[in-house]
Amino acid sequence: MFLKISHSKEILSTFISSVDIFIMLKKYKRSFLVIMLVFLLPITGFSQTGPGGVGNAATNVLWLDANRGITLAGTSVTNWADQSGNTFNAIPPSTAARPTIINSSVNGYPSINFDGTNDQLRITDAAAFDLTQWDIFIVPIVNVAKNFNAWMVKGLDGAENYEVLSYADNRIHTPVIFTTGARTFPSSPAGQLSTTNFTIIEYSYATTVGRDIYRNNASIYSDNENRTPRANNFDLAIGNEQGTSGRFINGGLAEVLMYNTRLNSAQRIIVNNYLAAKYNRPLTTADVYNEDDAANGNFDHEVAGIGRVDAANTHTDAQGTGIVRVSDPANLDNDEFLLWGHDDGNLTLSNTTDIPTTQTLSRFGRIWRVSEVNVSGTPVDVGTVDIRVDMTGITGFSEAYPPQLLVDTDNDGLFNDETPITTATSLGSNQYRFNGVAALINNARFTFALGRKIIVTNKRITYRVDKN
Ligand SMILES: [Ca+2]
Ligand SMILES: [Ca+2]
Ligand SMILES: [Ca+2]
Ligand SMILES: [Ca+2]
Repeated sequence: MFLKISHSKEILSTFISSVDIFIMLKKYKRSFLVIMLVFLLPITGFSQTGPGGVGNAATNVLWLDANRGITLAGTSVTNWADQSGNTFNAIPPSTAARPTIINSSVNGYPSINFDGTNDQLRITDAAAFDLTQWDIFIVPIVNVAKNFNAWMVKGLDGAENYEVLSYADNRIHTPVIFTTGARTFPSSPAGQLSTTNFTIIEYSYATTVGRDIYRNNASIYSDNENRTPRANNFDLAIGNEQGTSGRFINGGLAEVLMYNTRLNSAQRIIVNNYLAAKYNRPLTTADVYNEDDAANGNFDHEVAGIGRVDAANTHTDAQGTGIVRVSDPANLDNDEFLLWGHDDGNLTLSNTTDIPTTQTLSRFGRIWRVSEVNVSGTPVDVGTVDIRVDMTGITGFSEAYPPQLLVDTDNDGLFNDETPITTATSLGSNQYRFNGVAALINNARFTFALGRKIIVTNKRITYRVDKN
């Protein structure tokens, strides 16, 4: 795995704590990269390629996405590969334990189904899972609302470090064992899971603020535990709890995220909106992205975003899994967010019809759309932003033709009536940046294009020529 180091203007994000640096040093001590990191940390940011554009391999320690990294034998899952960059793959401990993929089970995305009898996955114990603070997201559905669906457990029953479990009455239950030997859990487990819809469950813990549990981004439990969780040497189990019987989950998982820190409130809103768009879940709290609504065209995919709750809770640079990176908002005030997602259109420069034809050769089939709002959904202005696009591997891309940014400024769904933004700066390695873009406003669509080649034949005459 390789940590991407970017040339962001951002000072190191507050997201990267001294704990994270320590973990990275521990992990990569044999690599010369550590030396580079130590020198670069004070002057660079990290590209935020984690879920929703929040975090990266240093903080997002585990990312299981049923849409990526699945190895199958028939429809049986033999490996669920970690997408965090840390290769903490989840593997069934026996042939009988293999869960089943169900394609198109949630908003066109697959999920992994566990039979409630013997299906489970294990991730080999690693120091990275001995957490003292965390932010865990799971996207489960229940087939049978039984007691003890053990979604994720680090360790043995009664000796678990931390766990996310459906307890009696199908309610989410989150015991933790601390270094004191004390084991605490919510006295009244909250938040039943649904048998008809996938649910977004977020569970965070830090000694300073205790436990917080959210269902579809609505708070369902909070306490103020301030003790240090205890490490153990057992595997991380997905779908069972080791050391006891009857805890195999009878249900499905679409996605599992684990951060080794508690996300700030801007970041957790962004991650919840990323999951909500992907899995078609309405958020009653802080729905800062509504381009995923059917009425707005279902721009459900690879949602990422930047935003600010207050000075201590900001996120100003995001990419996620897509090719678009947005950073450096010039006027990001409290309670302002800018999120974007796409329509899953063709990621080739194939559209030659809906373009400003005198200046543009072709554009992506894919279209992105932005929400620029506060937590009430009211439009705001985060100021100009820098927009980067990664053209690596794009069919039809050639360095000979200048990349353009097309924004549907009149919001009529067409780009052929627009003036291309042609100010791209090459950053090398097929990366281009449009600095200080003002054209993105709430509900605007955008895409990228190739401009016509410009050949200067003498000091006064410029011809535009077609690609040949
Ligand atoms: Ca939404
Ligand atoms: Ca949708
Ligand atoms: Ca503003
Ligand atoms: Ca237009």
